[in-house]
Amino acid sequence: IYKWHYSGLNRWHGAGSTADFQKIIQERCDTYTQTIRPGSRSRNCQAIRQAFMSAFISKDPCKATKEDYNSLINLAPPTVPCGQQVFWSKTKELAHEYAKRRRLMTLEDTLLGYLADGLRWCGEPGSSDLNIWSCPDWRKDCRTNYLSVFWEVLSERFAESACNTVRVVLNGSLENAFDSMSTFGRVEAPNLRPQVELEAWLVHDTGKPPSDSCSGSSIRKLKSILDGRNVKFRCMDNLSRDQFLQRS
Ligand code: C8R
Repeated sequence: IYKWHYSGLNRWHGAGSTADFQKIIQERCDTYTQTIRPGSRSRNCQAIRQAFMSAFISKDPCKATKEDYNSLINLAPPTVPCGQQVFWSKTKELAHEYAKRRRLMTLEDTLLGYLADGLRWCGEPGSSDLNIWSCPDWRKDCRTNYLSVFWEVLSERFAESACNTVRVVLNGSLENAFDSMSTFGRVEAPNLRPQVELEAWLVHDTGKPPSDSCSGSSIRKLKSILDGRNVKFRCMDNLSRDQFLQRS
């Protein structure tokens, strides 16, 4: 039992791959290209599904590299029209609602972000299947797992492509609305190009006082990261969720 546990498909500490991963990817891709953004240049969903699978199938699930995802990302780069980007950290649902109302775009509004949202995947050396029993956990097993590296490289490309004014929705109900260890803090903010302007919105739960503000230490940290890159910064705080959605 010991040996099976540590050498078998169940050895990782994270949940396994999403059942029917390939089927979901194919269906979401068809929906996105035909219904959600039919105007976007025609994309070959079968090729995209295959490139996604080849990125990780039969590979050591703890040895993911950014390069593994190159062919996939080249088929569908996560770029959006100038000035329409919305970043977020610990505000996923709110940021999506905001983007929808203003016709702005989060990473999940790009094809690859849409395909992967909420899914899990990992493979196993010597097998052409996904491991549906377990996948590496970021903390307990390895950081270089395929799920983490995917969001990292996709977020990096998304941030690099930003231009004009872009926004980030931060959670003002947390003591540190800006977390330098989050994907936004580690990957996106440090990859914005010079001359881009970032507008930060600190939004707290309606009916509670905010826990962080634009003058707090976490936002000063964000400002210093951006100063180093010549990225312009504006910050708006003390907005409840309702106020933010109505008047921002
Ligand atoms: N981004 C990162 N992670 C994403 C994601 C996304 O668009 N979409 C999903 N589903 N995930 P968090 P953060 C998953 O701590 O770390 C981009 C990943 O499994 O609230 O600052 C996006 O452009 C990931 O581990 O936020 C956004 O601007 C968690 O959700 C930031 O990065 C991230 O949860 C958000 O990343």
